[in-house]
Amino acid sequence: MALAEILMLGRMLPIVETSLDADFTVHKVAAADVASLDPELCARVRAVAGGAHVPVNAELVDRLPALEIVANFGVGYDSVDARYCAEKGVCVTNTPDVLTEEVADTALGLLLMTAREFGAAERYLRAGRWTGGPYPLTRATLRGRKLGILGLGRIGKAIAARAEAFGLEIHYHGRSRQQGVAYTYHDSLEGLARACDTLMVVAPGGAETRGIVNAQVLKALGPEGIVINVGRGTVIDEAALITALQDGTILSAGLDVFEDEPRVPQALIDMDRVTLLPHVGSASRHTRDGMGRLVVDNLLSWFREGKPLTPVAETPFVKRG
Ligand code: NAP
Ligand code: 8YV
Repeated sequence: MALAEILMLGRMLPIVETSLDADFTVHKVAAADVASLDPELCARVRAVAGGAHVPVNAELVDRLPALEIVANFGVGYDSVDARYCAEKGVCVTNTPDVLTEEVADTALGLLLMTAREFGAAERYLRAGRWTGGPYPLTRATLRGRKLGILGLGRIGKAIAARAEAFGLEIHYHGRSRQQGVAYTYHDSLEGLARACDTLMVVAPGGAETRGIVNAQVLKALGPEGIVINVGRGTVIDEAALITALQDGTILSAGLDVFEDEPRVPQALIDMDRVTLLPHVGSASRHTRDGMGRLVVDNLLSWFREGKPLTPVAETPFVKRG
């Protein structure tokens, strides 16, 4: 007998779909069909499983009166209104830790690609231009760089550990200074940017962080400045970033996330020195499968044991029943 009826928003990995089908009655709903869900089905749904592509907002939560848990595929859950879920006694889970090292690897790869222009150098070779002369020396190097991390959380710390091995001086900004951390803390983002020439953005999305990397912060970073973003596109004011790149306020950027994914501004695409990745921070089979298993395990734990494995900060208290 099925443990519960679940709404699956958008397609999920085969490992998730197969595992959930074994224990639950799963209703797979495409983003376009969420608005026209059958009210009788809505009344029976006790769980939602989904990724970042279909928002779980207050309106959807209100349409699911029996909803107990939202299992988000991803550690970032800015597409889920977790505060509203908390008010309604609905538990929200995410997928921390299982992706930390993969995303930190991506961040360092993106930093190296951007500073040393490896993407442009590879395009140079593939275009047959090497026979006409060597690729120009890069203006930037990692040598002597000061790395400012916005969001020294699980992934931020894994990035810092790698950056230490590369010999970078490390600073950070978050809402508070962290105990037992030897890196230099700055109580303002602008202060962090002023002290550094490389800004690593790995803070969550959402209203609190929207556009906080703005024109002033970019100016403070300076003309040798490099911005890397593996957090959320919304954390950076993308229009201000484009202007800062165009007028030389900063040197370059490496971006895995964007304000309006999967749409990327043409102005960024046109800049050869900027490195652009299609949100692949965690995108290996190994890591995505680990995330998928955690989505399933949270739902199984909820319906079998009455408690979640990895609830988000807004709903740590929610237990089944
Ligand atoms: P985490 O452990 O919760 O760390 C988040 C950090 O951000 C914390 O250190 C927190 O420090 C800081 N922070 C939160 N709100 C802030 C604010 N308003 N201003 C400044 N700093 C703030 O999360 P994580 O596991 O490291 O993941 C971080 C983020 O990475 C996710 O939320 C997601 O958006 C992104 N991500 C992207 C990919 C990708 O594929 N590119 C993959 C995974 C995750 P304080 O509490 O001290 O402020
Ligand atoms: C996921 C991410 O790929 O975990 C996150 O917050 O951004 C990525 O790991 C994404 O959420 C799934 O679409």
